[in-house]
Amino acid sequence: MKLFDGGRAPNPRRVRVFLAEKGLEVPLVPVDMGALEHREQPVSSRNPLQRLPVLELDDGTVITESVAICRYFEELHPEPALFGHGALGKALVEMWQRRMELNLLNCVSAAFRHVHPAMKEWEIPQIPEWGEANKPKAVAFLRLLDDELANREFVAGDAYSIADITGLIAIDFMKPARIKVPEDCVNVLRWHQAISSRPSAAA
Ligand SMILES: N[C@@H](CCC(=O)N[C@@H](CS)C(=O)NCC(=O)O)C(=O)O
Repeated sequence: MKLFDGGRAPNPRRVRVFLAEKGLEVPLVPVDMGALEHREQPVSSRNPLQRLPVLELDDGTVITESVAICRYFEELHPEPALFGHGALGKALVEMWQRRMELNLLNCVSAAFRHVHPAMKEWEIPQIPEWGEANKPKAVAFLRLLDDELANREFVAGDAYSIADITGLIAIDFMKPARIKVPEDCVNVLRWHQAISSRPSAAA
């Protein structure tokens, strides 16, 4: 098994943090995304979308999409459960994971990719107005999240889950995307500080 990894890019990091939380080590194949190596044969032959991360199993089967890769490891190593326990717990994690991805990570990603000059070759067409339009969407979602986190420790309940991992990755990606967490979002700031201090956050 090998994991084609993209270094500082958010989605590859999402899987590395997940693996660290599980205490799993998977051999990494570093891909230099700055040099556009993800468009070269080793990645594009495995993932025609030319996106990372990509997991290749020993029999050659390829799994792409960060959450699908994480799901695979969750099924193989159920504890600690990062996709929730029981019907309700799993549904709530799924709900929040999707909310964090669709309403936060995707907005932050659009803000970075459509505005940053270095992304011109990546995001075609690059539409800076669309990037700018996504910044207030991300902030509006953070305000909603702040209200939710007033009543619980983690995004999907009392236990850390993949929804927190997606949130960590999204908030850390806000710095290069030039979006700030509003100072009055004290619950978001408290939660982000707590999950950042977990050893897995260094992955
Ligand atoms: N939905 C995919 C997104 C993967 C993705 O967009 N990865 C980025 C790095 S964070 C990438 O490979 N970008 C290359 C490009 O846009 O050319 C996932 O969850 O894994």
